[in-house]
Amino acid sequence: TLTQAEKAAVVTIWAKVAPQADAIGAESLERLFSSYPQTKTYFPHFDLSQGSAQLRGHGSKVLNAIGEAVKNIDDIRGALAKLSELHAYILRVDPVNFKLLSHCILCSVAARYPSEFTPEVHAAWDKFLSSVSSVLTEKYR
Ligand code: ZNH
Repeated sequence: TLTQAEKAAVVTIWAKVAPQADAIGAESLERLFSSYPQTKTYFPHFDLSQGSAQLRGHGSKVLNAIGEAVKNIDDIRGALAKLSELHAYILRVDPVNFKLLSHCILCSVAARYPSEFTPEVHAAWDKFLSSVSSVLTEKYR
């Protein structure tokens, strides 16, 4: 679990990210699909070319879900319960992919806010994204 200081760091950086959530979401997916092309197999029905409407739409959904987790940082499990069922029972995304996406989100945030992205913020955000991923994969098996 996150310490009070880590929670505060996540909330602070999210305030910066929120107005640009759509763009950061799309960039995170572009990074995911170009660095880890195997992840594209989950989206055979999408146009994944750079800047496509589907890529932007999905990036926005993913980052908005992260925003919900930030708003409910003391109850991430409750906030993402429905999404957890979706990923476990319907989408069946291999849990390894959550680490890859988390990494890409981290890179996108770091690239945009280099001076805010101190080692402390990096560590807090990394831990937070791990918690989100744990919640989204805990209903598997
Ligand atoms: Zn996911 C979907 C979030 C990860 C794949 N997602 C989704 C959605 C959301 C999300 C919000 C929408 C839902 C509805 O519509 O209702 N994800 C998310 C998050 C995360 C994720 C937050 C982390 C962090 N995913 C993921 C991964 C993958 C995925 C890793 C793979 C690779 N998702 C997916 C899919 C889908 C989703 C496939 C469906 C899409 C469509 O639309 O079809």
